[in-house]
Amino acid sequence: MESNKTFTMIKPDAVANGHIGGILDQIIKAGFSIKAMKLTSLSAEKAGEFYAVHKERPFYGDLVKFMSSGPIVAAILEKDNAVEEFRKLIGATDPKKAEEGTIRNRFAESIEANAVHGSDSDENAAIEGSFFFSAFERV
Ligand code: YYY
Ligand code: MG
Repeated sequence: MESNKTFTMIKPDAVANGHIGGILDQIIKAGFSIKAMKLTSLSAEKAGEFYAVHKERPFYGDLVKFMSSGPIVAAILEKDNAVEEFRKLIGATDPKKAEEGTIRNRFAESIEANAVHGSDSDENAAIEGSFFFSAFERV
């Protein structure tokens, strides 16, 4: 399993609020390189599939609605120890608890509209990257 890749989405809130540039700037300045990227959107069905592990959680229905509410940016990122380094860069799920200067601290609106996704393991990074990108869409 590769340990130098992670997968991210810039979520609908951050795209709508004009933060694509600011977030990508912070990601690149933190030493990640972009291996694949696209502006796209998720149907409710696709959002439900992406977040299927949370199906039994009380926030699942609202999360699916939110994630299919507007455009997102999906990307595969590369850096040594990418999953852990990226989770540090984005901060806690709840932006109120995210450390000063993290992406969620700077750009998120709420625990649901929290600006970015970051994979939680090497295995999920590979699964999530393949959910959005074919081999021809990666460098
Ligand atoms: O990995 P991360 O995004 O930090 O959090 P998860 O626990 O995997 O939850 C996925 C997603 O669900 C989170 O980014 C926002 C949303 N969510 C929510 O709306 N309310 C919660 N109490 C927990 C999570
Ligand atoms: Mg998660």
